[in-house]
Amino acid sequence: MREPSSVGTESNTVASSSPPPRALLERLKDYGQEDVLALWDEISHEERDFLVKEIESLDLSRIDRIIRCSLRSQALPAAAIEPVPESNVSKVEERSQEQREKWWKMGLKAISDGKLAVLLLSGGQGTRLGSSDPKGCFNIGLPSGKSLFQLQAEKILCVQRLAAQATNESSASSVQIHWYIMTSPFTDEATRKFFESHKFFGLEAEQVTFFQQGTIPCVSKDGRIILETPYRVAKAPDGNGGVYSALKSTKLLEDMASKGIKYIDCYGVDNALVRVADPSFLGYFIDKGVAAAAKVVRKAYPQEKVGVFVQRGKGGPLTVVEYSELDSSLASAVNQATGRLRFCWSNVCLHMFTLDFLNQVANGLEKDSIYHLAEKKIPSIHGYTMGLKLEQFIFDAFPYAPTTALFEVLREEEFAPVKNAIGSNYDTPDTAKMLVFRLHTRWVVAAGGFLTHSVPLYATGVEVSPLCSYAGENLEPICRGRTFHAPCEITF
Ligand code: UD2
Repeated sequence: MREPSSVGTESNTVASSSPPPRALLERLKDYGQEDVLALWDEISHEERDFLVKEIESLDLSRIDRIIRCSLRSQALPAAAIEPVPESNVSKVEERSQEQREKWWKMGLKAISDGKLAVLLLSGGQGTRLGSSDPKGCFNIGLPSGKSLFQLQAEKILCVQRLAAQATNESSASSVQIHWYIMTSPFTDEATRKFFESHKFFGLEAEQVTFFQQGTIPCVSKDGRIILETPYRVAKAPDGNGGVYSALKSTKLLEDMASKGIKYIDCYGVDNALVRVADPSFLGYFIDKGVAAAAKVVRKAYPQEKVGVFVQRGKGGPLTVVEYSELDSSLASAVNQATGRLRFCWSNVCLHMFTLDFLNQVANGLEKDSIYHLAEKKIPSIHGYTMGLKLEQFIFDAFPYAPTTALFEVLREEEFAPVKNAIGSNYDTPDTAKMLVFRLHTRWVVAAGGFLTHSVPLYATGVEVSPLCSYAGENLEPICRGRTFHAPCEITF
């Protein structure tokens, strides 16, 4: 819908005192949302037309159901939750070298057979990062200056090459991993332009598909829709769990089926060490034969801002309790036998699903309209209003999976969150950059290289291009006997 022209033009003169359309007012009253027309007499004809179209575009009965169910569910005591049985978790220390190699090869084979797609969750508004650009555009300050999107694109290119080599394909171009990127109205245009201006970072444009998730109105604590301006409803993306209805409405699940895709590697954009299209994770997933899996890391401390995997009651399904909803006493509870946190397996937004499971969820979840409520400052006609954003979480689907499995990975190898603006105490571009330097320094030394600096603290260091090495492999020919001076990027 086109925004009304800017204030001050003749079309913005205050309209006559004609009342709002009766039918519209009645519908709003049915849901207690008549306040949306509170400023009707103060807005122009053009703004009134915009507001009427805006209200007509809302599925008021669905929104009302979501608001009522979500507000009510917040009041319920957290269902009895139990720690994940250790048998559900594949732990790093239990993995033999033979098993690692087996899963790595199985994953590369499935990738070269075109069975894997990558699904990037990139619709979030990077408010905590203090950037108005989509998070994936963010440059965390590595010597290469690469954005998160570029680092992730180059990991896909690297895996394509490894898969082609492992299966003696004629050329690397014979293996193509399709990359589905979920944006939101807040990130879509800037994301598409960023990829086009960077020529898709060396990927083929046709192997990247952008699609938008839905939005949902922001509401006051008593469930009333908030106006952002006198003629526009305040809205926010419907959470990364909006991916299921977005895949359904854009018919991309059919698109995946038509491409022969069976497995979908789904991850959050704001992780500088994310192993996109990880052959090891894929091989494990196929070997276990489950419908849904997640990578997990051991929780660092009780208040860490990560969800934790739990079992819903003894023998119940696995799901995640988000950090914003986990009772602090449960977060701090210690398992006396192991001395570790009772709820220690952290969600790091690294998931794997079968296409069949995505179809099952996309055609079923809507019935359960439980959304999570996040109390936020909402831009409104009163400046800012403390209101509620309604979000679905991607991991809300796990309880629907007939079988799930958790795959432990080391946080220092695969988890470098980029959440908060520089200067915050944790999960900033600087902390992520330091984690990248520490890991890549270990890779270079293990490959026989030398460094003329100690491991940095936010300063600078040596970066290994994803085009060169995916997980530290194949670096000997480049590094052995060579000395590297920070800051530098090691590439072909
Ligand atoms: C997410 C996880 C949390 C933990 C943490 C680790 C969820 C719901 N929570 O917390 O358990 O793993 O990351 O860093 O996954 N996004 C969208 N659309 C939206 C909202 C978010 O695509 O409407 C994307 C966002 O771009 C990012 C990912 O989802 O890639 C997670 O972002 P978040 O801000 O929703 O979740 P966060 O960081 O609080």
